[in-house]
Amino acid sequence: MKTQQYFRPTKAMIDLQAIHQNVKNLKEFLQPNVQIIAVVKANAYGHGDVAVAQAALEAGATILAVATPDEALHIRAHFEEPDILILGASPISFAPYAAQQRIILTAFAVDWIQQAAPLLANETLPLRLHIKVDSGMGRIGIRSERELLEIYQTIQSTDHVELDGLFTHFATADDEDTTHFNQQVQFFENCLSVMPFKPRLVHASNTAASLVKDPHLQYDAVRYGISMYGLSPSPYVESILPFPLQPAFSLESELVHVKQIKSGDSVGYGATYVAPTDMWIGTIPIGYADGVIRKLGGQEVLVDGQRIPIVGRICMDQCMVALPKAYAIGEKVTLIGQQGQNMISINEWATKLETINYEVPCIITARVPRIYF
Ligand code: PMH
Repeated sequence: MKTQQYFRPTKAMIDLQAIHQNVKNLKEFLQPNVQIIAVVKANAYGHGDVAVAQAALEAGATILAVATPDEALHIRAHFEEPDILILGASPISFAPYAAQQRIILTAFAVDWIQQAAPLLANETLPLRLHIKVDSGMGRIGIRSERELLEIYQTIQSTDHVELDGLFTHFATADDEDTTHFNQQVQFFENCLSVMPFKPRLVHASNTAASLVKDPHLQYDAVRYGISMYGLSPSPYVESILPFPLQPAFSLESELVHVKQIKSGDSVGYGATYVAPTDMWIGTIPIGYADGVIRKLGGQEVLVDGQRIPIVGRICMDQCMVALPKAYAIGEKVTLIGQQGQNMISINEWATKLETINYEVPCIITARVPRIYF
């Protein structure tokens, strides 16, 4: 990978050793013949798709999954060998490119296959398809055994397409309640039982299903996303994890300006923060255009091992913090990660943002370089 020089001190530090270790632990958790599909969509949940894919493959993953054709092509440009599966819907126009680049597509509509077929007539390689079963997620997929058999027969009777897999996705695997999960498993099992033959790769479980809901539900492969990044799918899953996960993402910057302001002076747009006493203010070059959205106002950061709050409104490219004393320009600021005894986790941000941890690294925008170590 090309190392690029960055001049701004704001960066996301990605611990590839943590990702490697998480995938190794996941691999050991599975039966030896079960493959790991490393879910590296959305730029590997904001961690950087190429570097994460490399670490995951080295640690034992064999298949890479993404959401879109462009993500798949980006991965293929860096990795010639491994299977790449697009989990979402792909446009019909992408079918010949997928065949040429050996990218596996998700199939859930007979029309799609019929319309893609003429575009594949000149291809030497077949287009490989995994049929998606909507067993209760309500997103994409066939919803009855009749639809399954129709799409199966369409694939079998169409030149240049090949059935390679069958899969589903669970909607509630991270909940304590098992009712909906069990219904989904039952429906998927019924689908499998009516298939005239079992395709090469049957897969269903994500992190939560695999690690806590039903560790035996492995089929031929398991699709791991959030656990690979060292995060838990939900607090419930976190409380009963079979082994610890190591978070890989931290977010750092440094003080670019430090000043003393007087009691009554204000800070930031709208002059919403008014100093209650004379105090030290530091400016950090990170803002909402980096994904540190304005809702994070008041969130603490770490400076010199201590928690200190962001004050005033977060600007597009900068924000201000209340310092306990004067610090030198260049003093490190940790927005997510560890400093000394203190830690600010992705989960803490997720709580502040009233969302899930998955969303946090994803919203750190491309302007923030991902630095690997
Ligand atoms: N398989 C599919 C089809 C997915 O959509 C996802 C994650 C995974 C596997 C991996 O799940 P995990 O990260 O819990 O292990 N998809 C999403 C999503 O669409 N929104 O949040 C997570």
